[in-house]
Amino acid sequence: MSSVKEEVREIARDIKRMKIRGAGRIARSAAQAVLLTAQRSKAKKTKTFVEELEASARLLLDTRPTAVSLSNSIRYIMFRVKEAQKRNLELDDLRLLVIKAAEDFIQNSGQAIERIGKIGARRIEDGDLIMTHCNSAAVTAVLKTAFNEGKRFRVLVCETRPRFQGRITAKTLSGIGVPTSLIVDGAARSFMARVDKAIVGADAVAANGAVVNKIGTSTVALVANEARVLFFVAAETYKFSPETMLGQLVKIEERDPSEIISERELRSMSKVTVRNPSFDVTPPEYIDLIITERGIISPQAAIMIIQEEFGSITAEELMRYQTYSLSADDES
Ligand code: RUB
Repeated sequence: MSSVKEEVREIARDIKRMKIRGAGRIARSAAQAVLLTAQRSKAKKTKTFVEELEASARLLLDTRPTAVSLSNSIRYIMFRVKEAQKRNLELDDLRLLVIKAAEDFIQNSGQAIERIGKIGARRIEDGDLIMTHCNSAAVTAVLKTAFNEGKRFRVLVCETRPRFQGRITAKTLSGIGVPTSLIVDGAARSFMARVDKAIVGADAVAANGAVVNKIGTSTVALVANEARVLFFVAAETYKFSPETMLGQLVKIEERDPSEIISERELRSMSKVTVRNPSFDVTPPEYIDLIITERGIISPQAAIMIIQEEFGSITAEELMRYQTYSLSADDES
């Protein structure tokens, strides 16, 4: 794919290797990569320019299949490109349009997290013991905002095997002064009876209100439900999956076995295979509410958000920019 510039490949590699991680950041980096493609393009014709954008989009879409935010960020830009093409926009104007769309997406995304922080903080109370899993910028925003508003609470963070993103959360929260304890994922049930609220982020929210997040999230939700503990999700609306409205399932990324066990050790267990799904699905019945930048909704209202956000996009356009619809041939 010679037309795709090295910077875009680099961003795609960083997303795949999880140097860039967390659904929101992945989406903003993808928008930045498309922006770079537009800026650096030497195309003389609109058609070639759009082909270059499509090539970058394909490269990015193939990196983290579960992050619906990624396909939605690409869609946000490419939908505007397609509409502009219908109006026969000149090449230079089209370039400006792509840059503006990408910048808007990045800015809106940052503002959405800030807003979620403010809205979510209202649900945090003095004295709360809060459990969280993995590392989510949206969750961190809620907890940071509440803390900065003067609320005093404690947080239990599940370490989040196999990549230990919980350690990032623990470091961030303790760094601002929140009393924070790190626990192994398997201890979630042991502590849940003492917990007041659990809050997690999302990689995807399906039309039926199910939430896809880091592996282990659904266990936290299940034990929260058993202990009658409130279970909140903090998610920007660009994590809502329009494909699920058409009956598609969110693909669960399965990562390399070496994240769990070294190749050497695995070789010594000749008959053992390793499974490493990176995400799981929490059914809507276990979710009390979803905090979005547009307000707090019940999981059952997820379909309304999707209809409002994506109602004007045709099914064909939706299917075009899925994170997992591409064959290897498309990449060449
Ligand atoms: C991160 C993860 C986060 C969501 C939301 O998984 O599951 O909870 O992506 O994060 P990974 P944010 O480390 O595999 O990317 O709120 O930052 O978008």
